[in-house]
Amino acid sequence: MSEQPGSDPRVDSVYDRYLASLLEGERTECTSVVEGLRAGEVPLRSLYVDLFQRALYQVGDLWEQNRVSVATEHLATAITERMVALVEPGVFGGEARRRVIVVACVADEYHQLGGRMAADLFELHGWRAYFLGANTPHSSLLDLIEKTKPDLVGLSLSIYFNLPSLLAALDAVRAAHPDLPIIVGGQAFRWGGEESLRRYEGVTLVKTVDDLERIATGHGSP
Ligand code: B12
Repeated sequence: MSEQPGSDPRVDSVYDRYLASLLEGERTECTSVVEGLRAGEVPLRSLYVDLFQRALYQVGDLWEQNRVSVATEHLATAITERMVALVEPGVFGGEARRRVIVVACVADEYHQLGGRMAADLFELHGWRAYFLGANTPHSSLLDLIEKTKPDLVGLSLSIYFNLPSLLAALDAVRAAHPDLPIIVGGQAFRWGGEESLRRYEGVTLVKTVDDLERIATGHGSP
């Protein structure tokens, strides 16, 4: 059994079976693993991070090494989107949502699962989260900010070469809303780029899910 530090042991115990099913495109088997974990009340954060994210990172590594095809990677992503949709109803509570966040993937950024999960984690902690999905034009982002008047904006970046697009989005939001706090996340920053955020006031790079949850629960800046 493969394990990763700090992950839920109940997820670890089924991880290899889940990954193998994902790579085989066996959606029914993946569903049964996820439903079993939900029945055991494994927290949503663990499903997102210890299962879905971990498996997709591994699929990405296998794809990069030419050990799985693009088709296999696409299938694994499509199944993961379904698994997120399966557990997502648990995210949306009935109580009044006081704080609002708008989360978007910047223009030309097609990786949308990470941003969706980040939005869901805010929702889980009592926020109203509007997730705009992949490849959001700056004008649409500004329109939604105008309409929903968020307390916080989150921008997702997976691909390092899309950094100019993120900076353009930051410029656009800053020009229209000089004081609106902005968080930035996504694995693009594994490859650098953090220094280019320093020129923006009120922009915070969120590097871990723990940091994200500290912000969502009001225990960390911004
Ligand atoms: C699925 C996938 C795709 C799909 C995406 C479809 C979709 N519906 O999302 C498609 C096929 C479109 C795709 C395309 C490409 N991809 Co791709 N893809 C992946 C893969 C396998 C999984 C991505 C994923 O969902 N991960 C799981 C999520 C949950 O993790 P996450 O994004 O990191 O999100 C977490 C945190 O980062 C954070 N977070 C994310 N966003 C935000 C936002 C905020 C505000 C906050 C606070 C936190 C936060 O919270 C999340 C939960 O913990 C990755 C492998 C990998 N390592 O992830 C490669 C990967 C990201 N892709 C890669 C590449 C190279 C590409 C392409 C350039 C390939 C090509 N030659 O065309 C294109 C670029 C397309 C584009 N312009 O965006 C590389 C990037 C390498 C790099 N140096 O930048 C990777 C790492 C694969 C690899 N190992 O080489 N890809």
